Amino acid sequence: MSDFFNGQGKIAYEGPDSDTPLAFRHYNRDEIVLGKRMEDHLRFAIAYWHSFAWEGGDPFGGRTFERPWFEGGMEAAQHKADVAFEMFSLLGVPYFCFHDADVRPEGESFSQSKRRLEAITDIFEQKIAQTGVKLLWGTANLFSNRRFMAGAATNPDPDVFAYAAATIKANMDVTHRLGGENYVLWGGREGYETLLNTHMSQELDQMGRMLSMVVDYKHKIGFKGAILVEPKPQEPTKHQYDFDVATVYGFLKRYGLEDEVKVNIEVGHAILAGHTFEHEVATAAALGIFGSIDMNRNDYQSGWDTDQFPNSVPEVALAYYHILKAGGFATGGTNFDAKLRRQSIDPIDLLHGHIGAMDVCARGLKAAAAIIEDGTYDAYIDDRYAGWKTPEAQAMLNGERSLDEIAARVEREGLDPQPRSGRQEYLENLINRFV
Ligand code: XLS
Ligand code: NI
Ligand code: NI
Repeated sequence: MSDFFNGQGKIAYEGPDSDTPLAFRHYNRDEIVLGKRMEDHLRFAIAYWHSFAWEGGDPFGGRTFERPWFEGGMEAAQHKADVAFEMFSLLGVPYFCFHDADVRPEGESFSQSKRRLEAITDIFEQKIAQTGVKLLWGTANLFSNRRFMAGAATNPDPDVFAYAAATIKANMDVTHRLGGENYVLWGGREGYETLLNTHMSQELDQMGRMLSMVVDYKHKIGFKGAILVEPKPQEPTKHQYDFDVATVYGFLKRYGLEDEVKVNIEVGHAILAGHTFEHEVATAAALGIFGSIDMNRNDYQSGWDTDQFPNSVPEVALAYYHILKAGGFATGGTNFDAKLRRQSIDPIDLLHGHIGAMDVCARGLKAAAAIIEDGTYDAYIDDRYAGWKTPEAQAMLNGERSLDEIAARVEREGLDPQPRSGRQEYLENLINRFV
């Protein structure tokens, strides 16, 4: 045990009436919701980068956090790992996620960086065995170092493409070694600052090739996890190619990868794309590519990807409703891709942030489950589309009717469909009974 959290013991579930600040009021991991333990539904993960690597800077000022591992090489990285696993255990989260750059200092050469990543992986292996905390996903940081400023897979320089490929391979190898359940690709700089210097079709082909190689390599090494692409429309680049779920689906289709790759959907990215989070989840479910979620929230005034901890139960509930209707998580989970505000400088703030987020998600999950158990809402949707169950409607949908055959029937039967209310206000009131 390090002394980072000042002797704090494991965070306990105390129920909704508890006034202990560091306790769960709603997240009760063994409680059964729709026949499954809450922990197995939500599959919480902590993001190494925000909680342990981020220094509290903003465009107008640098580091505000003081963490003993910010200076120093591999020894500091080991200390960081000790504190990270201590926090995972205090909070009782089953998973964590990391990028190579979060866990090891950059080396002077590619080989040195890789050896350092492998050395940290040895440490992670032991910690996973000791604590039972598992790896939800691993990923490569292909956006912080200046070599990637013009993109990784989409860089005009083929040597950067090669460097990115080698970096991805190294990260897939350690993810596989650690039993990771997914491998994520977020294209932070796969896009452009200005179209004036950008050959778009060339860049898209490069990105398609990289993803195809990732899929091939996954099969080659026998990695059983899912390959996930994380959409985001902009930030850091002005325009990113993986704009949103629908755009990623079109990209996967074009390169023949739609059965091999799924999406990791982040709340803040959905908002930046002009969608709601539940829209993105429902789109992925409808297209058969739903994988995992990055849970956080944006500040609705600033228009930035502020990565705050979630705190709106109704928003979270609608997303979990769609996740439950899609069959829940398979390999995916709820990763808190969320960071403290830069004034929240104390270790205890990390605990407050995660405890609140876990409680919000637990309430959201319970509300979603209650909507499903009650059944009124699902029955409404079924009824709204009930007309499609008739044989004639099925024939139209299955391709057994042509445009002219349908046209002939409309005249023959003198069809005159009457509009029906969409009942939005009724549905809003209905949902509000549960959230
Ligand atoms: C940044 C992304 C990033 C990915 C992992 O906006 O959310 O944190 O989740 O590279
Ligand atoms: Ni993000
Ligand atoms: Ni993310």
